Amino acid sequence: MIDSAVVAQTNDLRAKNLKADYDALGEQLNRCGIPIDAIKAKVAAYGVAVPSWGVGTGGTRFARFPGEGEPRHIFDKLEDCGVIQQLTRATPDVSLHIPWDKADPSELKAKAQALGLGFDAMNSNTFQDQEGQPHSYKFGSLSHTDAATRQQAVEHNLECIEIGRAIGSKALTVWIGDGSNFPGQSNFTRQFERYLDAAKQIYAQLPGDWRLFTEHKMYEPAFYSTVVQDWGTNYMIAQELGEQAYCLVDLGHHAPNVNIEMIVARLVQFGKLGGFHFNDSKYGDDDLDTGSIDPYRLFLVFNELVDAEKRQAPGFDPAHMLDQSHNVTDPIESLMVSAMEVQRAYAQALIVDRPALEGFQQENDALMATTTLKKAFRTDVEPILAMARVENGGAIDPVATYRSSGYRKKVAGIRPAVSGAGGGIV
Ligand code: LRH
Ligand code: MN
Ligand code: MN
Repeated sequence: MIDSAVVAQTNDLRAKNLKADYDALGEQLNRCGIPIDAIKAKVAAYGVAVPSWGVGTGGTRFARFPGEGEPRHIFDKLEDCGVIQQLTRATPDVSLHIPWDKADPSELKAKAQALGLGFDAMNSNTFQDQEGQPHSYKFGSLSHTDAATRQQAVEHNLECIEIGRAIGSKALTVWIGDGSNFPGQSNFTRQFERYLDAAKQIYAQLPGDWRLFTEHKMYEPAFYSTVVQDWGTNYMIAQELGEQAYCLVDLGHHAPNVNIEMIVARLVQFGKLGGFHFNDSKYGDDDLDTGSIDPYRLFLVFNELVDAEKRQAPGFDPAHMLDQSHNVTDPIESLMVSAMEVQRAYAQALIVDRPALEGFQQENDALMATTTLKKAFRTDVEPILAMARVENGGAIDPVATYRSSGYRKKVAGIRPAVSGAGGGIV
C-alpha cells in the first residue's frame, strides 16, 4: 500500500483549490435546486469492482509488452487492487477469474481482508484449455457436441461457485467463447439446446443467495456465429434458467452504434439486468479504458440506471465491474481513471433535472429534453468526486499521488521483470 503521508502531502497541495471549486459548484447546483452534499454522499457510497485480470498488462493477440513490476500471482494482483481502492475509494471489491486466480480460498480471503477488499462476481473460464485438462475446448465448452466436454465445463463452473462461496462472493459470471467459424459447422438450435442444458446444471447448484450472470458477446473468438451473441439470446437464457439468472452487459460486446443504453433499459424493465463489465470500445471488444472513447454513452447508460434507481424498479440491483485490458498504460493508473469515469457518469446522471425531462418528454419537446441531458453531462462534477474521495480517506488526484508514491518502482524491485518476447500470435 502507499504511505499515508504521501497521500496527505499530495492532498494538502490541492485541498484549498478543491474547497473553492466544490463551493462554486455547490452554489451553481443550488440555483437548480440540487443539494451538492446529497450528490456527494451518493458518489461516496458508490463502488465498481476491479477485475483481477486488469492489473496485468493484457497485450493483444499480436504482442504483449509487460510493464515493470507486473503482478506475479493473485496475491500481487490483490495488492495492486488495494492501491486502486486506497487512492480512489471507489473500488472496494475485486472480481476473480478462475483458474487464473486459483489459490487457497482462506489465503485469498485473509489477503483481501488485510487490504480492506471484498470479492465481487466469480468468473469462470472455459474459453481456454488448461494444463492437464482431459477434454479440449477447441470446439466449444458448455455447448460442445461431446457430453464429457460439456460435463467438464459444468464442473469447472461448480468449482468456481465453491471457491466463491469460501471467499464471500455472491455471483458467478459465465462467458463462453463457443460458436462456429464456418456456415454449416454447427446446428444453431442443437448447439443452443446443449448450452441451455449445461447451464441448467450449473444453475441447479447455485446457492440460494447467489446470482448467475450470463454475458453475451457478438463475436470473437468464433467469427461466424456465437452461441450467446446478443442480449436477446441472453434474455432467453435468463428466462429459461429462473429468477436467480440475469444478463450481464459488457459495453464492448456489441456492434458499433448499437444503442446499449436502450438494452439496459429493456433489461431493467423486465427485471433481468444482472450487471456490467464497464470498458470502452471503438471497433469491437477493444477493452479500452472506460469512458475513453464515448463518455456520453457511459453517461446515457447511467441515466437509465439512475432512472431505475429513482423509481425503485423491482429487483434492480446490478453488479458494477470493470473489464479492461491495458497495453500502453500502467494498469493501476488506467483502472483508477476508469473507476473515476464510472463515478463521474453516475454523478452526472444524478444531477439530471428529471421532473423537467419528464415534462419535455410528455410535451414532445425533443430539443429541450435532449438539452436537459446535455446540461447535466456538460457539468464538471470533478469537485464532487474529489471531495467524496478525500473525505473517504482517498486522494484528491489519485494518479498524481500514485506517481509521486513510487509504488511501481518499489514493486518492480520485488517482482521479477517479465519478457513479452515471442508473446502473441498473429
Ligand atoms: C470476454 C470477456 C469476459 C471474460 C473476460 C476476460 O471477452 O469480456 O468477461 O471473462 O473478457
Ligand atoms: Mn467481459
Ligand atoms: Mn470482452
